[in-house]
Amino acid sequence: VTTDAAILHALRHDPGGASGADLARRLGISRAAVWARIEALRELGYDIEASPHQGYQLLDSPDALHADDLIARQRRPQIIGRDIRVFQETTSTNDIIERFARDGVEEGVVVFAESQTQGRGRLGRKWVSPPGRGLWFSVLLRPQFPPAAATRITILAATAVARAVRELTGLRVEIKWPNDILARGRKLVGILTEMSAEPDRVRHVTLGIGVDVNVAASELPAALREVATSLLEETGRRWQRAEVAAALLEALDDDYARLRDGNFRAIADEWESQCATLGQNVVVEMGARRISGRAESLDDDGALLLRTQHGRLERIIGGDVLIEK
Ligand code: BT5
Repeated sequence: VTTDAAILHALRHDPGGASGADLARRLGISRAAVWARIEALRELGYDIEASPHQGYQLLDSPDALHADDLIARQRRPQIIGRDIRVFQETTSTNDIIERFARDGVEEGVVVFAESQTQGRGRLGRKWVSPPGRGLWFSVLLRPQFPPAAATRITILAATAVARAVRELTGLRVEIKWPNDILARGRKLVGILTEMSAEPDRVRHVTLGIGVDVNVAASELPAALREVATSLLEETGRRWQRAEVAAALLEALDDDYARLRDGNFRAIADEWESQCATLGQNVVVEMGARRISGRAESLDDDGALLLRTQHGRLERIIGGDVLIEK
């Protein structure tokens, strides 16, 4: 934890103010050093007031992502969020995580970018990432299971993100198989899980998540305005992205702990209760193949079980779902 993260943590913890002497003692640095860091934080846009009686008080934080701030907002991450990096611009945060993975970086590291020049969805589709308006981030995971179970990570991510958004904003969100979170039927979050594996072992998973936070409809290409939405559009107000990020990371870390404890079923049950696709007659398109049937449930690997007209159960692990009227 850096000095800046420790200062922000202390200021948030004591909204009534913390004296320079107190901060200096807690951090093991001089009062002059505390003052210098406070000045540096002010330059980053943190509104910190200094008064002789109350000491330093954090009045407002900028809506920019800073690794130190994100770390300071975490409770006690077990894995996801114990290391956080912020880039101003990148091709895709998934690319950076891929590089980290090859360099042997430990699982749990999270990369955010203020802007992505080549944000991507599945199957070569584009992910539009208006700079500074959303949370465009990826997580490196090294789960101990066979490649066939990798869909669990997408399920876990959708469950955690849906719960965090619901609890923070009160919005009613729904999960759409396999990787969308919708509000009023429009896409609010997209999830892209990419994997590197040997035949019987996952090497690593790159979990990429895009959340439209303060994206105004006018900032989206016309073709997306009818199908996409954002927290701003749904709630009518701007959100501090760091606050949303902290809630998402905490939920992801909690659910990754559930998965590691062998409790995927609890996650799958929660997913099923939030899913708009289950119980519906759907058509799943997988490349040239189309399968129709009734979406019944998730199996223990995170695959969707579809009951076809002929009564057979099909296991689906990808594809796009259209809901039949
Ligand atoms: C996804 O793909 O939904 C996965 C999106 C993952 C994005 C994150 S951002 C951080 C990380 N880095 C990346 O490069 N990607 C991940 P898919 O199910 O294929 O949906 C893609 C479709 O969503 C597009 O074809 C558009 O119709 C729509 N779309 C694109 N940008 C959007 C946005 N900002 N909000 C809502 N919908 C969008």
